[in-house]
Formats: sequence, C-alpha cells, structure tokens
Amino acid sequence: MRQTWRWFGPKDLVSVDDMLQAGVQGVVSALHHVPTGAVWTPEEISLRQRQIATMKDGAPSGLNWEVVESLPVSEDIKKQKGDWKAHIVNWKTSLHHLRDAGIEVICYNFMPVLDWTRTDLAWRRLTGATCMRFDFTDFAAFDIHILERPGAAEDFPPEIVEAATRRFAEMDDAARQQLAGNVVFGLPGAAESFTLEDVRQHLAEYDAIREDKLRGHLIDFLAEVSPLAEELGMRLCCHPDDPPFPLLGLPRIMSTEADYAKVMEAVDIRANGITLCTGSLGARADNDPPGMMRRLGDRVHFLHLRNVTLETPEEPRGSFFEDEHLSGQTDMVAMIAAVLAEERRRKAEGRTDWEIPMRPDHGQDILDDLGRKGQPGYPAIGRLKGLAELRGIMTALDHPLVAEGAA
Ligand code: DNO
Repeated sequence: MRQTWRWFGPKDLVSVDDMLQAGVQGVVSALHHVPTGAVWTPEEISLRQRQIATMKDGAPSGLNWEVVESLPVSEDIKKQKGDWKAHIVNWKTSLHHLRDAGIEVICYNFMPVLDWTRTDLAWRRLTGATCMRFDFTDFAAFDIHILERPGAAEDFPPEIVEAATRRFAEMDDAARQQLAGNVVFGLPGAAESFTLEDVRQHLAEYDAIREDKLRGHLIDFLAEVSPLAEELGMRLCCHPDDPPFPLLGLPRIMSTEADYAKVMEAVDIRANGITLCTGSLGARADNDPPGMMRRLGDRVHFLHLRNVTLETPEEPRGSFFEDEHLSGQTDMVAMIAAVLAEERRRKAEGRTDWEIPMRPDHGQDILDDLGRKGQPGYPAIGRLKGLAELRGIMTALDHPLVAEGAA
C-alpha cells in the first residue's frame, strides 16, 4: 500500500514538512480554488506540484502529487442540465492535463448537492479528544425545523421527529446557526458551499430525479470519461456517499456494495473504479468493507482508511461518530489483509498498478491539534497517529513470520 496524505494546498495548517515527518510517501491534493466545471490548466497543476515538491527551507521534499481528490463533477452533470456537456468536455481536458503531469489516480463523487455531512465537528470524547459526529436527531432537527423542507418529517421515524422537535426547542439561535453551518456550509474538500436558500433551490431541482435517473446520469458520465481514462493509463475512483443513506430527500446511489456492482458492470472497464472508504461505507452495519475489497478489489484504485462507531447498529440509518482508526465498525486488520492479498494478486499478474494508494482518512483532534482550528477532520497529530497504527498493521501482516503463517 502506498501511504498517502491529503493536503489542501499552501493554506493547509499542516505543512509539507509535517507530512514528511509523518512518514508519508505520496500526496493527495486538488485545485480547490478552480470553479467546478472549469478546466484545470497545466500551469495550475504544475504550480501545485512544485508546492508539494518543496520544503519550507526550499529543500526538495521528494514528495509527489499522486492522487487527485477530487476532480469535482458539477451539479449540471449530475442533473444533465445547463452546461453539462461542456463540463464533461472540460473534465476530459483536465484528465489530459493531469496525465501529462504524470498523475494517474482521480477520485470524485456523485453525491447530489451536499458532499460529506456531519452535525458536530468537535464532539468531545471521554479522553478530551474531539471527533466528528453525525447525530440523526440533530440532522432531523435541521431538516424539519431549520431548512423547513416540505415533507421532511415523513422521512424520519416518529420517535426521531419527536426528539428532533424537542431538541430544536432547546437550542438557542447560536446553536441553530452552528448546526446549519456544520451541515451545509461545506466541509473541507466539498466542491461548493451553499446558503440555506441555495440548498432549497437545488433540492427542488432534484424533485424529478430519483435513484434510477441519477444512476443513469452517472453511467452516462462514466461511459464518456472512462474510455479516455483507460486509454491514458489513468484510474478513476468514485467515493461513496457519506453517510451512505439518503438525506434531505435526495437520491443516493453509491451507498452499498450492490450500488457499486451495478455501476462497475454498466461501464465494465478497469479505469472505472472505486475509492473504498471504510469510514463512509462503515456507517451502515449491512456494509462489509473487507468483503467488498475481496469481491470488487480489482476495481479499487484508492483507499480511505478510517473507522466509525454506530450508535444504533440495528437501524439502517442512524447516529455515528468517527472513532480511532482501529476501533469501530470495520475490522481494520481484515481490511488490510484483503488489500494486501489484492496487491499480491496484481503483482503476480505483472500489473504496474499493483500498489494501491491509501490515506489515513480523518483523525480525532488530540494534543496540539486541539484549539488549532485546522480543517475539520484533518488534524496533523490525529491523522499521524492513525497512519502510524495502520502502518503497524501493514508491516506486521507483510512480515514473513505472519505472511507465511509461521508466527
Ligand atoms: C471527506 C472526504 C470527501 C471526499 C469527496 C470525494 O473527508 O472523504 O470530501 O473527498 O467526497 O469526492
């Protein structure tokens, strides 16, 4: 596995030097300032490459930009409206420019309107560490009472609707604003940041777009871009819905293994692949990320390794929080064992893409992360700890004593 790390560019509080000290081998980044739908120019791409390649004192870092996360897919493409055809042409032009710059792995998502969603960005754990949390009742309070989406109350079980109404009544204005901010104003990496009014307008446009239609739009998009990616020797990888269930009455189509299987079959070429995010998929007890790795591993081109603890595992939708990397829903040892097996299989076939990039996804805020006001979910020390733990498992499982069963 290639140990990578997400870097948001020069504004990121975590520097290139910090990444190097965390033992990172490659960098995941994006041109967040380029508007969604526009072409990523060779100049902008090469500027970001130079920033990654240089330490604070000007010395070479030895690091390269290895994965794009994300090359955003516009709302127009998702809805097949407005400028969608021009946006697809631009997406393809960006692929050419990225390939010319030596970058082969491109992550994107097809979540309508909102990218990943949390209700609490700094939930205190007993140790004093903080983490992100999705509280189903808070989310219902937002949907029913802050966004005031017509019909919202029908989308939640009656006991959640009641609890949400009580919770909303107990919140002061500041708490209500904070909740709305956490949900819609954009978490790091989200392509857009919306006002409540924008969200209402976008939601209305999805009235006529249900699951099958949205899936059709994803497949049309992939039928256009995947053959080009294959020809250029690139790998596209779709990130799952986070959380992996419908929100705000919007269709969600990349939440389960069955969802992925449909899209992989519909455009059956290797360049059409998967970002296997154990944290996003793990927020549903009926998903099995290690099993997905075993069954769909051939198409997994990028890994996000993190863990969540489900507070109501018997429900398909519910509250969860981002736990430490080795504690929670996903058996991380089984997950890494499945990845290593896939890598061995690819190596035996002589594939050049045998080494799969992974990044320690998110981390709790601990030690000096606390109070640093970094990007939610992307602290230096919390992620470094996650990476160190994951690296320990990788090293142990790869050791001849374990690999050959002699231990
Ligand atoms: C959150 C991330 C997502 C992800 C995009 C991929 O930390 O995993 O924002 O980057 O959904 O397109």
